Amino acid sequence: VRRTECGFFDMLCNRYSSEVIMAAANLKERISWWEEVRFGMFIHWGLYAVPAGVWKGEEIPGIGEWIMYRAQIPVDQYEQLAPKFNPVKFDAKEWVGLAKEAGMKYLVITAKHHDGFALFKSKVSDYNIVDATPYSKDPMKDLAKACKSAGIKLCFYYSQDQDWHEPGGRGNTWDFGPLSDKAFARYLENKVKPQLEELLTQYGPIGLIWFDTPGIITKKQSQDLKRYVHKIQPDCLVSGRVGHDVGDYGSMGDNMIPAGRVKGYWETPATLNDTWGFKKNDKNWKSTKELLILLVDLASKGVNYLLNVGPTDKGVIPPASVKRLKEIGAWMKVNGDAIYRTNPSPYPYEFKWGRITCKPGKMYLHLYDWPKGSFLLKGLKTAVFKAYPLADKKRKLDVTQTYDGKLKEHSLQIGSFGKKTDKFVSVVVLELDGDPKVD
Ligand code: JFZ
Repeated sequence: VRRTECGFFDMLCNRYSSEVIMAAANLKERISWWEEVRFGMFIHWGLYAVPAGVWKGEEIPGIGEWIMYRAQIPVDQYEQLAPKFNPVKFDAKEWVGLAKEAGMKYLVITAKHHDGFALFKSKVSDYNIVDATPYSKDPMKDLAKACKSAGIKLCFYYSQDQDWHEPGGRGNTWDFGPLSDKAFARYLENKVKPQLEELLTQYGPIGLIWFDTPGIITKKQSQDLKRYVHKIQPDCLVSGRVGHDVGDYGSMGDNMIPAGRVKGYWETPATLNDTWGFKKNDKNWKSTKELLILLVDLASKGVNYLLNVGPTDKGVIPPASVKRLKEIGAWMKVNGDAIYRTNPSPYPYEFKWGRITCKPGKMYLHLYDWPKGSFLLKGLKTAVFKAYPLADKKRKLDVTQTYDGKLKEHSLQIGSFGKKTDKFVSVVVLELDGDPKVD
């Protein structure tokens, strides 16, 4: 336990156990890697990739991993997907390599989604990939190895509240009828905790546990789960969706962009099309430019971007996803300095032309469209030494700064842009005399 000098610490000690205090006390330290990297890969993968959105010849509306619920598929029928799940093309190195190429620094995979199926070897329930499928290997082992050598943090999504396979989990009323608090508490003790223990002891250090959809979990139970994770791996982060705002960081709604800068630690999970789990008929892909604008928009507000891929039941990430992630990666190679380890925009409002991120002594203008003539930015009080495109550091842009005493208005004019530097989003660096101050 890290000691603090103040009585506040003693007060906390009296109220909570030491591991909770430790986790709370060093949150800033524990979460710094996550805050710095800004960009991660989400992977929704499980039995739902077999029907891929179609059940008994019928297109089931909604997100792919919800097919069991949406079509109210009985457990004994849904279980029949397991013998059909054989991801012979799964290659952990390829997936992790793609995440790395895209510039992503952490990877969150659905170890267990709402359907209750474990994508890892579990002694707790034989409803898992090793015991119930012809594949009979543990993909998390390979992912852990590949992540380690690529320098990417491995993280697990775990559905703690909904579990449509268990009478004690929330959600499946068509098989099990109404759920009692007692049965739910038993399920937490007998499945959730022991499976979390497996996830936190079988694969080395885990970056975070991405809990989801708290529904009936009580505040005490949420706190208890968080404590449980920290007891096994004190540095492992816990997502806000563990429930009751007790997580280490907050999750925005899916695909949600806040209207302005936000305080604290936040992440937005987002899709490339309209589903998380693979759906063969979802071809509604966002363009690479849209995806980069999302990344930039979120970074300018201090929010992490967790971008999802939904591999097929054979273990293949759809080519349309691969193409987009590679294009994002090419952009990140050139412009990553304007995303990693940045602070949000100093302005409390948005601009039409693009977004801003900062670092000590630097401001990055992310331009959605390359300026035709000159570019005007109001309100920046800090002196600008020089300006240049991040993609072409030798190119010097003209900078004029003025102050209108009557209007009390600071203006920065940038000119001589020359040729557009990027087909998606172009970044201009301003070197500043100190940290950016705006009026
Ligand atoms: C949840 C899951 O139900 C879904 O299957 C997927 O895993 C997604 C990432 O998370 O869905 C949610 C949860 C919370 C919100 C929206 C969808 N929300 O807060 O807006």
